[in-house]
Amino acid sequence: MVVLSHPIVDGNLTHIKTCKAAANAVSIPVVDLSQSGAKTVIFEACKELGFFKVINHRISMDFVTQLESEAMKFFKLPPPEKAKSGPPNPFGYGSKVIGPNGDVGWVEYLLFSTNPDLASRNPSSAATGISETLWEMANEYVSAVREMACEVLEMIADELEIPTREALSRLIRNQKSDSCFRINHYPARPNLPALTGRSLIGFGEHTDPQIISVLRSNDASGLQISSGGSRWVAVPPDHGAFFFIVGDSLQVMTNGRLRSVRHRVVAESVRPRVSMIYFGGAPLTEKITALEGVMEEGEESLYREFTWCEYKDSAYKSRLGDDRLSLFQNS
Ligand code: GA4
Repeated sequence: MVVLSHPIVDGNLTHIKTCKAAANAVSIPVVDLSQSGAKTVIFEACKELGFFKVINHRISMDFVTQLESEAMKFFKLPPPEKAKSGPPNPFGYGSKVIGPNGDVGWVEYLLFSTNPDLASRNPSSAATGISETLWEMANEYVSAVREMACEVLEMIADELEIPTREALSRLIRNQKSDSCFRINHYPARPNLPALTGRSLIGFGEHTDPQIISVLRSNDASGLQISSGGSRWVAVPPDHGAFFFIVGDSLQVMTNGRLRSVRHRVVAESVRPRVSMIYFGGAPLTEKITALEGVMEEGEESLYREFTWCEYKDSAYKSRLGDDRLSLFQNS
């Protein structure tokens, strides 16, 4: 995909890219989880865009706001304190550097594994600025969001008309599910002449490798999704809603029926943006392949068979914006 971006050179912004400020406006599908027609809207949105917004989800917004302020307490600590929880190899605190292969953005973050087998690679709260309260609240939040994601995945299974309703949800409910949780803080955009008419890249364009991601942010703008080609659509923020993002694994498991969506975050706001994303992934040994009952008779698999572990290893060797699935496509 062509990105209209070039690096700007200015002290601590060196190497962070910018892009054209304007983005098209397209309406984002809205799913009311309390309505019986939710399934149909979800399925259509996953086919068309790989993205939708969920309202009436029953998750307490007071709790979410509290978690957000607890996270902000961490981000307000002096840099050397925050650095004690880093570097994110692959989990922990990171500032500007994203992943191991040279990607950077106008962002700082905390990244945790929710897989108990990998928990030892999370920063330990004793030695770091991450409070016990933040840990506990993050765990509670992940459990609630995971349950909502399972509900949505079961609706997707219904619409796919596959024999097992839990074929997708069991993967992220599984004790060994390789899921992770990220809290991103995009500081307010600096006021620099070099940025006039342009946006600073907060988190560069990419697709999520997992099955499904659930994002919630404060009311600061910045999230954009690709609507094909180099067209970007700005997603208006909504602090009371959750945004669902179809990941590469779900695209493969539905043999391309549902599509993973490229998205990015630009720092365009004078207000800091805080987002929390739960990435629901399969257990490491799970085969990522078309689900039983998905394929029509005679339909060929678009992808060769691979495990989540293989895909994840390959993802961590890639650059953020790479088309990671192309390496697994059948010719
Ligand atoms: C994108 C989705 C998730 O944020 C993430 C990211 C991960 C990271 O930040 O370490 C990756 C990126 C993400 C895909 C390619 C690799 C790995 C950065 C990167 C360059 C946590 C994930 O699982 O994959």
